[in-house]
Amino acid sequence: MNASRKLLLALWVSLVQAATCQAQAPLKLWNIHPDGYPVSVALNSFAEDVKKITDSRVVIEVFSNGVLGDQPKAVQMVKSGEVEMAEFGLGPLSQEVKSMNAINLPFLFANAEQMFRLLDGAMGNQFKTRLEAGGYVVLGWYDGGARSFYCVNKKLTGPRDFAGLRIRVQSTDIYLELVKLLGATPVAVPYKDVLAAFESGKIDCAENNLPSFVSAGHYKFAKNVFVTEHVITPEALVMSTKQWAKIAPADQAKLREAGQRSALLMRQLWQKRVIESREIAIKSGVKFEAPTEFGAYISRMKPLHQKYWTDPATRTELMTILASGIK
Ligand code: GTR
Repeated sequence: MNASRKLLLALWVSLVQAATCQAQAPLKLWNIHPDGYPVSVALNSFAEDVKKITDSRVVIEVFSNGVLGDQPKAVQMVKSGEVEMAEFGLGPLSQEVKSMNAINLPFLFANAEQMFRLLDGAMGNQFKTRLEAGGYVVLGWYDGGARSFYCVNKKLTGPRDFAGLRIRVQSTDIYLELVKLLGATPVAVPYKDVLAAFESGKIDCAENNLPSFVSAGHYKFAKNVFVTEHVITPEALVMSTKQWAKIAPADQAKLREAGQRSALLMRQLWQKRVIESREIAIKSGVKFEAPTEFGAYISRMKPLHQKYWTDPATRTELMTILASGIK
Protein backbone atom coordinates (compact mmCIF):
# COMPACT_ATOMS: atom_id res chain seq x y z
CA MET A 1 0.00 0.00 0.00
CA ASN A 2 1.49 3.36 -0.96
CA ALA A 3 1.82 6.26 1.50
CA SER A 4 -1.15 8.27 0.31
CA ARG A 5 -3.46 5.21 0.46
CA LYS A 6 -2.26 4.52 4.03
CA LEU A 7 -3.00 8.10 4.99
CA LEU A 8 -6.44 7.88 3.45
CA LEU A 9 -7.16 4.65 5.30
CA ALA A 10 -6.01 6.14 8.64
CA LEU A 11 -8.22 9.17 8.04
CA TRP A 12 -11.18 6.94 7.26
CA VAL A 13 -10.63 4.84 10.43
CA SER A 14 -10.46 7.92 12.65
CA LEU A 15 -13.62 9.37 11.04
CA VAL A 16 -15.49 6.13 11.69
CA GLN A 17 -14.22 6.10 15.29
CA ALA A 18 -15.30 9.68 15.84
CA ALA A 19 -18.74 8.96 14.37
CA THR A 20 -19.14 5.87 16.59
CA CYS A 21 -18.16 7.83 19.69
CA GLN A 22 -20.63 10.57 18.88
CA ALA A 23 -23.41 8.04 18.32
CA GLN A 24 -22.84 6.57 21.81
CA ALA A 25 -25.15 8.57 24.08
CA PRO A 26 -24.09 8.66 27.76
CA LEU A 27 -25.73 6.07 29.99
CA LYS A 28 -28.20 7.68 32.38
CA LEU A 29 -27.67 6.99 36.08
CA TRP A 30 -30.66 7.76 38.33
CA ASN A 31 -30.03 9.06 41.85
CA ILE A 32 -32.54 10.43 44.37
CA HIS A 33 -30.02 12.32 46.53
CA PRO A 34 -28.61 15.86 46.17
CA ASP A 35 -25.04 16.79 45.27
CA GLY A 36 -22.58 16.32 48.12
CA TYR A 37 -24.53 13.39 49.64
CA PRO A 38 -22.27 10.30 50.03
CA VAL A 39 -24.24 8.38 47.37
CA SER A 40 -23.95 11.28 44.90
CA VAL A 41 -20.22 11.76 45.53
CA ALA A 42 -19.58 8.03 45.03
CA LEU A 43 -21.68 7.91 41.84
CA ASN A 44 -19.86 10.88 40.32
CA SER A 45 -16.56 9.25 41.15
CA PHE A 46 -17.83 5.98 39.59
CA ALA A 47 -18.76 7.82 36.37
CA GLU A 48 -15.32 9.45 36.14
CA ASP A 49 -13.59 6.18 36.92
CA VAL A 50 -15.54 4.28 34.23
CA LYS A 51 -14.84 6.91 31.59
CA LYS A 52 -11.14 6.74 32.36
CA ILE A 53 -10.69 2.97 32.53
CA THR A 54 -12.77 2.28 29.41
CA ASP A 55 -11.04 5.03 27.40
CA SER A 56 -14.45 6.75 27.06
CA ARG A 57 -16.09 3.69 25.50
CA VAL A 58 -18.56 3.83 28.40
CA VAL A 59 -19.69 7.29 29.45
CA ILE A 60 -22.16 7.77 32.31
CA GLU A 61 -24.19 10.85 33.18
CA VAL A 62 -25.42 11.04 36.78
CA PHE A 63 -28.91 12.56 37.23
CA SER A 64 -29.18 13.45 40.93
CA ASN A 65 -32.07 14.84 43.01
CA GLY A 66 -34.56 12.38 41.47
CA VAL A 67 -34.95 14.61 38.39
CA LEU A 68 -35.77 11.54 36.27
CA GLY A 69 -38.68 10.59 38.58
CA ASP A 70 -39.23 9.12 42.03
CA GLN A 71 -37.90 5.77 43.17
CA PRO A 72 -40.89 3.51 42.37
CA LYS A 73 -40.86 4.88 38.81
CA ALA A 74 -37.06 4.57 38.51
CA VAL A 75 -37.19 0.89 39.51
CA GLN A 76 -39.48 0.22 36.54
CA MET A 77 -37.46 2.42 34.16
CA VAL A 78 -34.29 0.47 34.96
CA LYS A 79 -36.07 -2.85 34.57
CA SER A 80 -37.37 -1.85 31.14
CA GLY A 81 -33.99 -0.42 30.15
CA GLU A 82 -35.34 3.13 29.63
CA VAL A 83 -32.84 4.31 32.26
CA GLU A 84 -29.59 2.36 32.20
CA MET A 85 -28.39 2.66 35.80
CA ALA A 86 -29.52 3.64 39.30
CA GLU A 87 -28.68 3.56 42.97
CA PHE A 88 -31.61 2.14 44.94
CA GLY A 89 -32.63 1.47 48.50
CA LEU A 90 -33.33 -2.18 49.05
CA GLY A 91 -37.08 -1.95 49.64
CA PRO A 92 -38.16 -1.73 46.01
CA LEU A 93 -35.59 -4.27 44.85
CA SER A 94 -36.84 -6.83 47.35
CA GLN A 95 -40.32 -6.40 45.88
CA GLU A 96 -38.71 -7.83 42.72
CA VAL A 97 -36.51 -10.50 44.33
CA LYS A 98 -38.32 -11.90 47.34
CA SER A 99 -35.30 -13.58 48.95
CA MET A 100 -33.82 -10.13 49.57
CA ASN A 101 -36.54 -9.50 52.16
CA ALA A 102 -34.46 -11.66 54.48
CA ILE A 103 -31.88 -8.94 55.03
CA ASN A 104 -34.45 -6.20 55.42
CA LEU A 105 -36.20 -7.68 58.44
CA PRO A 106 -36.32 -5.45 61.53
CA PHE A 107 -33.77 -5.84 64.32
CA LEU A 108 -31.63 -8.29 62.38
CA PHE A 109 -28.21 -6.62 62.34
CA ALA A 110 -26.50 -4.66 65.08
CA ASN A 111 -24.32 -2.75 62.62
CA ALA A 112 -23.43 -2.39 58.94
CA GLU A 113 -20.24 -4.49 59.27
CA GLN A 114 -22.31 -7.58 60.06
CA MET A 115 -24.46 -6.94 57.02
CA PHE A 116 -21.56 -6.26 54.63
CA ARG A 117 -19.75 -9.42 55.77
CA LEU A 118 -22.68 -11.35 54.30
CA LEU A 119 -23.24 -9.13 51.29
CA ASP A 120 -19.58 -9.09 50.27
CA GLY A 121 -19.58 -12.90 50.43
CA ALA A 122 -21.52 -15.84 49.04
CA MET A 123 -24.94 -14.52 50.10
CA GLY A 124 -24.38 -11.23 48.29
CA ASN A 125 -23.32 -13.12 45.17
CA GLN A 126 -26.48 -15.17 45.26
CA PHE A 127 -28.58 -12.01 45.56
CA LYS A 128 -26.65 -10.59 42.60
CA THR A 129 -27.50 -13.63 40.47
CA ARG A 130 -31.19 -13.38 41.35
CA LEU A 131 -31.35 -9.64 40.84
CA GLU A 132 -29.64 -10.03 37.46
CA ALA A 133 -32.36 -12.47 36.39
CA GLY A 134 -34.94 -9.95 37.69
CA GLY A 135 -33.53 -7.14 35.52
CA TYR A 136 -30.80 -5.56 37.69
CA VAL A 137 -27.05 -6.19 37.51
CA VAL A 138 -25.55 -5.20 40.88
CA LEU A 139 -22.26 -3.30 40.55
CA GLY A 140 -21.81 -2.44 44.22
CA TRP A 141 -23.49 -2.70 47.62
CA TYR A 142 -23.83 0.76 49.17
CA ASP A 143 -24.71 1.60 52.78
CA GLY A 144 -28.37 2.46 53.40
CA GLY A 145 -27.69 3.23 57.05
CA ALA A 146 -29.61 2.53 60.25
CA ARG A 147 -33.22 3.71 60.14
CA SER A 148 -35.01 5.27 63.12
CA PHE A 149 -38.36 6.99 63.70
CA TYR A 150 -38.89 10.73 63.99
CA CYS A 151 -42.04 12.73 64.66
CA VAL A 152 -43.55 16.20 64.69
CA ASN A 153 -44.99 17.20 68.08
CA LYS A 154 -44.71 13.71 69.49
CA LYS A 155 -41.96 12.33 71.63
CA LEU A 156 -41.69 8.55 71.39
CA THR A 157 -40.35 6.88 74.50
CA GLY A 158 -41.81 3.37 74.37
CA PRO A 159 -43.77 0.92 72.21
CA ARG A 160 -47.17 2.17 73.37
CA ASP A 161 -46.47 5.66 72.05
CA PHE A 162 -46.82 4.46 68.44
CA ALA A 163 -50.58 3.86 68.74
CA GLY A 164 -52.57 5.82 66.20
CA LEU A 165 -49.66 7.72 64.65
CA ARG A 166 -49.55 8.15 60.86
CA ILE A 167 -46.07 7.11 59.87
CA ARG A 168 -44.63 7.58 56.40
CA VAL A 169 -43.05 4.47 54.89
CA GLN A 170 -41.72 3.38 51.53
CA SER A 171 -44.28 1.36 49.64
CA THR A 172 -42.68 -1.95 50.61
CA ASP A 173 -44.35 -4.88 52.39
CA ILE A 174 -41.89 -5.12 55.29
CA TYR A 175 -42.14 -1.43 56.19
CA LEU A 176 -45.92 -1.42 55.90
CA GLU A 177 -46.19 -4.47 58.18
CA LEU A 178 -43.59 -3.22 60.64
CA VAL A 179 -45.48 0.00 61.29
CA LYS A 180 -48.81 -1.83 61.62
CA LEU A 181 -47.30 -4.19 64.20
CA LEU A 182 -46.24 -1.18 66.24
CA GLY A 183 -49.90 -0.10 66.35
CA ALA A 184 -49.48 2.86 64.00
CA THR A 185 -50.90 3.57 60.53
CA PRO A 186 -48.44 3.30 57.64
CA VAL A 187 -48.76 5.98 54.96
CA ALA A 188 -46.85 5.16 51.76
CA VAL A 189 -45.35 8.36 50.36
CA PRO A 190 -42.51 8.62 47.79
CA TYR A 191 -39.30 9.98 49.32
CA LYS A 192 -39.46 13.22 47.31
CA ASP A 193 -42.90 14.03 48.79
CA VAL A 194 -42.20 13.36 52.48
CA LEU A 195 -41.30 16.96 53.30
CA ALA A 196 -44.58 18.21 51.81
CA ALA A 197 -46.45 15.47 53.73
CA PHE A 198 -44.95 16.78 57.00
CA GLU A 199 -45.77 20.35 56.01
CA SER A 200 -49.40 19.60 55.17
CA GLY A 201 -49.92 17.47 58.29
CA LYS A 202 -50.62 14.30 56.26
CA ILE A 203 -48.13 12.39 58.42
CA ASP A 204 -46.99 12.63 62.04
CA CYS A 205 -43.76 10.66 61.70
CA ALA A 206 -41.39 9.04 59.25
CA GLU A 207 -38.41 6.75 59.53
CA ASN A 208 -35.05 7.02 57.84
CA ASN A 209 -31.31 7.21 58.42
CA LEU A 210 -29.75 10.41 59.80
CA PRO A 211 -28.12 11.63 56.57
CA SER A 212 -31.48 11.45 54.72
CA PHE A 213 -33.35 12.93 57.71
CA VAL A 214 -31.14 15.99 57.43
CA SER A 215 -30.48 16.26 53.68
CA ALA A 216 -34.19 15.94 52.80
CA GLY A 217 -35.02 18.65 55.37
CA HIS A 218 -37.27 16.43 57.52
CA TYR A 219 -35.38 17.60 60.62
CA LYS A 220 -36.84 21.05 60.17
CA PHE A 221 -40.30 19.67 61.06
CA ALA A 222 -39.69 16.49 63.02
CA LYS A 223 -37.82 17.54 66.15
CA ASN A 224 -38.01 14.23 68.02
CA VAL A 225 -35.92 11.28 66.93
CA PHE A 226 -36.40 7.88 68.53
CA VAL A 227 -33.20 5.96 67.83
CA THR A 228 -34.64 2.50 67.24
CA GLU A 229 -32.28 1.62 64.35
CA HIS A 230 -34.98 -0.92 63.52
CA VAL A 231 -33.62 -1.64 60.04
CA ILE A 232 -29.96 -1.64 59.03
CA THR A 233 -30.04 -1.92 55.28
CA PRO A 234 -27.90 -1.87 52.17
CA GLU A 235 -28.51 -0.06 48.91
CA ALA A 236 -27.32 -1.10 45.48
CA LEU A 237 -25.74 0.47 42.42
CA VAL A 238 -27.42 -1.39 39.58
CA MET A 239 -27.46 -1.51 35.80
CA SER A 240 -30.41 -2.64 33.71
CA THR A 241 -29.80 -6.26 32.64
CA LYS A 242 -31.11 -5.33 29.17
CA GLN A 243 -28.50 -2.58 28.79
CA TRP A 244 -25.75 -4.67 30.37
CA ALA A 245 -25.98 -7.13 27.48
CA LYS A 246 -24.92 -4.34 25.11
CA ILE A 247 -21.59 -3.77 26.91
CA ALA A 248 -18.52 -5.71 25.72
CA PRO A 249 -17.38 -8.36 28.27
CA ALA A 250 -14.03 -6.61 28.87
CA ASP A 251 -15.85 -3.37 29.72
CA GLN A 252 -18.39 -5.23 31.88
CA ALA A 253 -15.45 -6.38 34.04
CA LYS A 254 -14.25 -2.78 34.27
CA LEU A 255 -17.71 -1.59 35.30
CA ARG A 256 -17.78 -4.19 38.08
CA GLU A 257 -14.35 -3.07 39.35
CA ALA A 258 -15.35 0.59 39.32
CA GLY A 259 -18.67 -0.24 40.98
CA GLN A 260 -16.93 -2.01 43.84
CA ARG A 261 -14.47 0.88 44.27
CA SER A 262 -17.35 3.35 44.41
CA ALA A 263 -19.14 1.21 47.03
CA LEU A 264 -16.09 1.23 49.30
CA LEU A 265 -15.76 4.99 48.89
CA MET A 266 -19.45 5.46 49.68
CA ARG A 267 -19.24 3.35 52.84
CA GLN A 268 -16.31 5.47 54.10
CA LEU A 269 -18.05 8.77 53.36
CA TRP A 270 -21.18 7.50 55.09
CA GLN A 271 -19.63 7.21 58.57
CA LYS A 272 -18.53 10.82 58.50
CA ARG A 273 -21.88 12.01 57.17
CA VAL A 274 -23.80 10.30 59.98
CA ILE A 275 -21.79 12.23 62.58
CA GLU A 276 -22.17 15.54 60.70
CA SER A 277 -25.91 15.03 60.25
CA ARG A 278 -26.41 14.40 63.94
CA GLU A 279 -24.53 17.60 64.76
CA ILE A 280 -26.64 19.64 62.33
CA ALA A 281 -29.83 18.18 63.79
CA ILE A 282 -28.79 18.84 67.40
CA LYS A 283 -27.84 22.42 66.56
CA SER A 284 -31.29 22.99 65.10
CA GLY A 285 -32.98 21.78 68.29
CA VAL A 286 -33.67 18.12 67.44
CA LYS A 287 -33.85 15.87 70.52
CA PHE A 288 -32.64 12.28 70.40
CA GLU A 289 -34.17 9.59 72.60
CA ALA A 290 -33.22 5.90 72.55
CA PRO A 291 -35.21 2.88 73.78
CA THR A 292 -33.85 1.49 77.02
CA GLU A 293 -34.59 -2.07 75.98
CA PHE A 294 -35.61 -3.70 72.71
CA GLY A 295 -37.47 -6.81 73.92
CA ALA A 296 -40.92 -5.26 73.56
CA TYR A 297 -40.23 -4.12 70.00
CA ILE A 298 -38.74 -7.42 68.93
CA SER A 299 -41.64 -9.42 70.32
CA ARG A 300 -44.07 -7.20 68.39
CA MET A 301 -42.16 -8.10 65.22
CA LYS A 302 -42.75 -11.84 65.76
CA PRO A 303 -45.48 -12.25 63.10
CA LEU A 304 -43.24 -10.57 60.55
CA HIS A 305 -40.26 -12.78 61.36
CA GLN A 306 -42.44 -15.90 61.47
CA LYS A 307 -43.88 -15.08 58.06
CA TYR A 308 -40.44 -14.90 56.43
CA TRP A 309 -39.06 -17.88 58.35
CA THR A 310 -41.81 -20.05 56.92
CA ASP A 311 -41.60 -18.56 53.42
CA PRO A 312 -39.38 -20.81 51.23
CA ALA A 313 -38.21 -17.69 49.36
CA THR A 314 -36.44 -16.31 52.45
CA ARG A 315 -35.92 -19.30 54.74
CA THR A 316 -32.50 -20.33 53.37
CA GLU A 317 -31.16 -16.77 53.63
CA LEU A 318 -32.40 -16.43 57.20
CA MET A 319 -30.76 -19.72 58.14
CA THR A 320 -27.50 -18.50 56.57
CA ILE A 321 -27.73 -15.28 58.59
CA LEU A 322 -28.40 -17.29 61.75
CA ALA A 323 -25.53 -19.67 60.99
CA SER A 324 -23.18 -16.74 60.43
CA GLY A 325 -23.38 -16.29 64.18
CA ILE A 326 -24.53 -12.71 64.24
CA LYS A 327 -27.85 -13.38 65.90
C1 GTR B 1 -33.18 6.94 51.79
C2 GTR B 1 -32.62 6.03 50.73
C3 GTR B 1 -33.46 6.11 49.50
C4 GTR B 1 -34.91 5.83 49.82
C5 GTR B 1 -35.36 6.72 50.95
C6 GTR B 1 -36.81 6.46 51.35
O1 GTR B 1 -32.41 6.82 52.95
O2 GTR B 1 -31.30 6.38 50.43
O3 GTR B 1 -33.00 5.21 48.54
O4 GTR B 1 -35.05 4.49 50.21
O5 GTR B 1 -34.52 6.58 52.06
O6 GTR B 1 -37.09 6.40 52.54
O7 GTR B 1 -37.66 6.36 50.47
